[in-house]
Amino acid sequence: MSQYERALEAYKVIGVDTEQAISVLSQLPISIHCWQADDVGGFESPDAVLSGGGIQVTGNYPGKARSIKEVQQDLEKVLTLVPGTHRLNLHASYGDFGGKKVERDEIEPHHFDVWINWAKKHHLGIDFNGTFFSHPYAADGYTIASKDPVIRAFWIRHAKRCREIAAYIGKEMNSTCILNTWIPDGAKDITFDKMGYRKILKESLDEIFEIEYSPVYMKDAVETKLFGIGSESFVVGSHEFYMNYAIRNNKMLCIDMGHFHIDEDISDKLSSLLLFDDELLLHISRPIHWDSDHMVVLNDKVKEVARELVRSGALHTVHLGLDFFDASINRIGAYVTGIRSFQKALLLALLEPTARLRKFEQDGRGFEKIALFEALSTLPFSDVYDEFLLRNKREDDFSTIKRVIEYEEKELSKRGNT
Ligand SMILES: [Mn+2]
Repeated sequence: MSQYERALEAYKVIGVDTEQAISVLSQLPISIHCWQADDVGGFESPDAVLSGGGIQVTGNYPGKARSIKEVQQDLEKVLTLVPGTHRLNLHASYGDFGGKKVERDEIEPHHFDVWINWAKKHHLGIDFNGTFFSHPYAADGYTIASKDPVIRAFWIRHAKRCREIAAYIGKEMNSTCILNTWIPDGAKDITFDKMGYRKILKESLDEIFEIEYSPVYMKDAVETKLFGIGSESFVVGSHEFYMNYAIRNNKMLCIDMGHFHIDEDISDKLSSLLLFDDELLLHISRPIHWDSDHMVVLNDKVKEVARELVRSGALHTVHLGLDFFDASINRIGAYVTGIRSFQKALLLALLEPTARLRKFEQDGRGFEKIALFEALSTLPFSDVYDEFLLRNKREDDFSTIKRVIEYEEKELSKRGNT
């Protein structure tokens, strides 16, 4: 009997089907963000202003991707090192603008053909994001919630272009493109007209969403946030704002694990939201203090989110995307470990005897419930994980570390520190 066969039997005793768990996980797409490869730089023209607020990436580890081709090459490497079939999560600033300056309110669907062709070749779906930061018009901290009518109109045009592009991508890819809208709008210090800014945001969103696109091609999501660097005191698009906006306007809410108070239990929000929203977008990340964007590891928060996804039966109504960007470590390694860690969390969740635990709970058998849950921690999870890797023709974690370093030595080291 192999180690896996022994694990299969051990889980079967408590009513868990490891074959089913492996099969579900193998088919669960994760939307892999393009922006870990180049520190959210994007590929607008060389003279584009890549400052201007809204986002901050720290670290200068060598090997950052310098072109679309390099991002694609890096992602191809990542795809060889992670199990499963996934999606690409693209930002508007990553279009192929042919070295020309194309303003954000003038971007067009064809600027993304290079990604569409690449994604088709690699059997990836594509999701999309407007880029409302790193731009002179984002420098004062407000975009579509700006009181300056010129700035506000500019970003509304950008948002509308992004919706058109997302619909085009969805049609081309024959797979619904989720367009996530996150804006950095907010203030560093005490704000005296919160209502005013939020009213502008509401009106801007209404205008942006005027055109109806087929949900077969694209769906809109709006991402909430609690605070950020430069918006410590006030974020216009808060959780409450978007939760209400989304439900009233039939939009998808995007919950980013890094966009809440550090002690908040993100997993606890899912069942409440899912009773009222058909779908959700979830950004998997690892917040530390004031920064929301560290590489995902298998910590309690990620485990809890994965468990709740499984327990709520929400694995297929919640769209899973990654959102982290760490420039202080090997970027390919960050992708690979981040994805694998989240998959481990999902596998742990899929190996939970949920029906049995629920029955104990319902019957008032509190001790048995917690004791069974505790007993899970010594079951041979690693054998099931290894089998999951094997079935997906992927190496174990230790070998993967070697592959990442080989790629660093062979490819990334040639790129220098830029
Ligand atoms: Mn996010």
